[in-house]
Amino acid sequence: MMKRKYAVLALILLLCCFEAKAEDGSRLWLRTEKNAQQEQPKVKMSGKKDATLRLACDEIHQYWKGKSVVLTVKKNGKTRDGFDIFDDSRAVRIESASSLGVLYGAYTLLRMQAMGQPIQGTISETPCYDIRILNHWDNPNGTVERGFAGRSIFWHDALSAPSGRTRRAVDGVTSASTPQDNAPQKQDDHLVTIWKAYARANASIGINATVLNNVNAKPLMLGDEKLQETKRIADVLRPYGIKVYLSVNFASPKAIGGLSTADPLDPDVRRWWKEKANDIYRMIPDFGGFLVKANSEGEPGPMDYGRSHVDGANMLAEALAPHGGIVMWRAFVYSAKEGSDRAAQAVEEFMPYDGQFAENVIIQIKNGPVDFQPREPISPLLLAMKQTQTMIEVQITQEYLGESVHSVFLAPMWKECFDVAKAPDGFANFDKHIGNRKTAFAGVANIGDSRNWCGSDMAQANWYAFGRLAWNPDLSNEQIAREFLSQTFSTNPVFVTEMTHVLCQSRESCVKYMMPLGLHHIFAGNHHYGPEPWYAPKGVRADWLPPYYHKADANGLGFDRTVETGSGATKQYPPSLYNKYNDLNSCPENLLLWFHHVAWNHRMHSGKTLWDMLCLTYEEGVREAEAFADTWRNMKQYVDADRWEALMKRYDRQARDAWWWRDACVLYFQTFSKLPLPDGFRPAKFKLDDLKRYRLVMDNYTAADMDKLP
Ligand code: BDP
Repeated sequence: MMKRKYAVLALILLLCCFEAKAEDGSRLWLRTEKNAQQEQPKVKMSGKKDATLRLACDEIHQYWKGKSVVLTVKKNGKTRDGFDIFDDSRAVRIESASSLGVLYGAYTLLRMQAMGQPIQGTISETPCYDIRILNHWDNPNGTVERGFAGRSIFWHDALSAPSGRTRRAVDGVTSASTPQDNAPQKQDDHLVTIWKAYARANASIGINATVLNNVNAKPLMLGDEKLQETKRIADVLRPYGIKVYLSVNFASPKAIGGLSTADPLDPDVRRWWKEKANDIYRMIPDFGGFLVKANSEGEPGPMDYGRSHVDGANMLAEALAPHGGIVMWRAFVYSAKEGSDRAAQAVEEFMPYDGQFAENVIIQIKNGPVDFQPREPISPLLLAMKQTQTMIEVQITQEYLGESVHSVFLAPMWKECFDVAKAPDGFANFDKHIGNRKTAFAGVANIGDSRNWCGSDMAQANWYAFGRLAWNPDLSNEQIAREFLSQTFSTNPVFVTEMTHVLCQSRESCVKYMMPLGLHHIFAGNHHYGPEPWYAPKGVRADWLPPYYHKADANGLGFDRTVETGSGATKQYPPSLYNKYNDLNSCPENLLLWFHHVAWNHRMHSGKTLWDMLCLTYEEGVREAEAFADTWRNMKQYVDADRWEALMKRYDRQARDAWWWRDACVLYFQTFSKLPLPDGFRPAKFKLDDLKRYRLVMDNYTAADMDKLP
């Protein structure tokens, strides 16, 4: 008897090992095994059986391991793609006014199953934002700007080849699955499989829109060839409720339309955009609209013709309006030459136009006033615009938070922004409808063609968190982390508890070892991975260099943005925040050096001087990064070998590079403060001169490099 028991146990173990080996991260958080044919549950559909409802039915058939399910689309169901789920003892019922709502309900049911949660009472949900949209910074040649997970899943050099093996992939006009010969079919099938898996992952967390190309947009994106490809992608994504958008280059009428100008008030230019919009909607009737980066970082825009953001945005809006399309006009605009405080420029540039944008324009604003730094205060523009629909753009890809090497869970950062937006006298309308306008939330994707989509298995958590927060920004960090970890790795309570703690702490630790106390933009010159607070070559504009931001000198550290002695950017905030930020004593210490130039011997709330506190915060960040690595080392028993090992390498590297950050910043700032290192600060591992000379990592350090590390 005993023997048999052991044999069974051994077999289970063996199967587990086999299963563990097979894990490569490609299934993301959707790892439930398929039902065998004979075990599929009964599913009844009622309502119009469109492709989306059939998909919901399919998902339940294949993955639900419980009693019968009834999927109902009904007039008086939840609107805005919300749903109700309840168990009436005969069946589990999912109801909504739309088939997409039912699909979201189906994924919710499957998530509950994966997490071992029972259905209690009625689960009733409606998404917060109307448009929950990924921004891919993918270029038509297949590269991904600030991408750390391989190449684009949408665009490939090969696809643009005028002839040959992959040509059909471009020509797939009517149907993505009507191949003409074998080799191209393979290519086609492969792409369609990837796009389907991508769409499914997105739908499972409520994402319903995607911008397929980089905001630094190439004009050729609006050429016939790329539009045909866009159509193919849209056709695959449609049943999953995902609308496609494109980033457009403002100079397109000139670059590909044969016109002599792109002036938004020129009648030919206006006609060109209208015709272009008509063409697009003929091919893709539910096309979402345009995302525009204009007059920013060298991109063309209306100002090239002496016109304004309103002229530019409203012209595109007019072209899209008859089709229900939307313009997402980015506010990431700062002076083309060195100008006023960069953190103040978006407000200066956009506030004069508040209320003048067309109904179908949304102003897309980064969460902070500068550029996706590990910690920024909220962008004052988000609180200032009163008559314009705004939306927040966050960065899921970790351009400034350790790329896909450091495991940094970003939900706490995004929630911090939502929370501050609730300032009683601030007027944040990114989550309120102005008239009939739509609300939206955008995230710059961290997705590429690497096997696990995101370069690092843990970086998947940020894709997941983006979708969940766009659906419900009130979810807690812990809840999202727990959901992600238990579906993606293991439901073991020890694992989930320990790693939830790691995830939820990780962003704060990253801030501590990179840029504590409000420091920002002290990254290396030609990549944004490592530190280079000293980087200041001649001839480069000052506001692209770290010393512009940290302003270290013999007296102290930090950017004075106060009204009295500094740039006055604090004045852009509503009074409650202005009063808090402008005063050295009430300014939150985690933003102190963002708003103030602070003396080295300034007493912090802890009683320590700024200098000691700075050093010790860096130290704390490193210790926390080391603790994360130790925790992950202990998680080996809960996670399959491959993913455990890949992440172990990353956690070790993160801890090592946290030391690099600590040493580089503290030793460099010490050349100004001339103060001794405080007790509790472990001796430096690196010498400042070596750090300056070798820069420790290869430039453009990527996930691919990571995998080559010993
Ligand atoms: C910066 C990136 C740059 C982007 C730019 C943007 O470094 O690659 O093009 O933002 O958002 O963070 O337009």
